[in-house]
Amino acid sequence: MIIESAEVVVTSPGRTFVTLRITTDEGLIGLGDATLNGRELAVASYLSDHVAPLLIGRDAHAVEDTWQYLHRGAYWRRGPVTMTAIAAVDVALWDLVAQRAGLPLYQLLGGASRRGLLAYGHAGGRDLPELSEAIHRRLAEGFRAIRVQSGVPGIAALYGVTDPGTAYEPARRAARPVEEQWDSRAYLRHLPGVLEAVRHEFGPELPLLHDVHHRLTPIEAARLGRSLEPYDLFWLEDCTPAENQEALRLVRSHTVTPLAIGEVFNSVHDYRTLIGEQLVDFIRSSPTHTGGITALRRILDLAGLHQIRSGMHGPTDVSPVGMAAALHLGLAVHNFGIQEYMPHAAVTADVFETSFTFAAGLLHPGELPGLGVRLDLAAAARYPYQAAYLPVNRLPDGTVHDW
Ligand code: EZ4
Ligand code: CO
Repeated sequence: MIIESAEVVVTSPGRTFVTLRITTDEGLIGLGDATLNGRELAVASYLSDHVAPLLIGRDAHAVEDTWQYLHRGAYWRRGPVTMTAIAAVDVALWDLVAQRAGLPLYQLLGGASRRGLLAYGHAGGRDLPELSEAIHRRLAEGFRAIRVQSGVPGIAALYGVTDPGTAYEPARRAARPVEEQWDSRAYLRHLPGVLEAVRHEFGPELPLLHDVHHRLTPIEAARLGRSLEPYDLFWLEDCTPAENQEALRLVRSHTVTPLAIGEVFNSVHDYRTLIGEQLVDFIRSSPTHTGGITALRRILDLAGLHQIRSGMHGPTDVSPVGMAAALHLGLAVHNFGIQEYMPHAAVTADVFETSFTFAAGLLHPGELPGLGVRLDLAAAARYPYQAAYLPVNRLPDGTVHDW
């Protein structure tokens, strides 16, 4: 099965997606997600200028060798652009190998370890009534686990809180990033009361998650984790900017609230201390931003030695192709934890035809050979690239802060 062509498709049906489309001599088409939110064209160029020409003539079955060839062979390793590009190749090759075998991809990864993947949905509200309404809406859609984000008095524009009824989408189509605000003291004062009210209204069973989005210092995060213990969170996500893995020792030593980290990580090396010292409970990486299925499976195997489970990133900026890859891997690995699921805008289905399902709170990748996703090139061309940026975040005095 020889690779004949590799092309990069940039399309914006509702939001921008970058897809690698590999064609073999037998006419099979494999897809890989290369979407890096707000920096999409950097990955598109990495692939079309530097990687696609190297793929022509290679054996599509050589998934491991191709991964090493692109990772070690480039000399310049790691980083989100590189690892997203390698991920797209890796996932497209797995798609091809599974199609050639006539099997859904999860069967090549060890087969199904469960009936389906518990998914969590997002609920955000500017105040408690709005938040409660948003949670009720997600429950009515079938979600059995909910990420809770809340407005904070005194902060006008805040991560995770959108106008009621509008879909959650942090990237904005504008020439420059919009600016949001942050105040750690106001947040730390307000949030425990929100979780208390939600737990009280929705009862003890419902798994509740919360994303701090990298904003706190270790001692602030330790305090927050401890103050949320009575509300039994499923996880507290990205409580610090965790490039400093050792910082999590301090958080961990003060709280038993489970910790999730890593949606911005791109390599197993970002996790070595966190996993080795058991400083977190869930791995947030998706195949798309971590070098693909080949690389994430290794991270999860290492995590499994320490009873750390998956919690793969599944925002709208992981494309339908990237979501399918996450679902096949999540169905197969033993240490699956939970899957984030934010359905794409309806218009995305004009371009990407998917076969994964969501029923009774569980996702399933479906039974089509390969990933089970098709890309309609003619439809993709009808949605030309539109620039969008993630927000930038500032403290009350104007200092740029982690977003
Ligand atoms: O900010 O996907 O847990 N989910 C998140 C997301 C990320 C976006 C960044 O592209 O934190 O909303
Ligand atoms: Co997050």
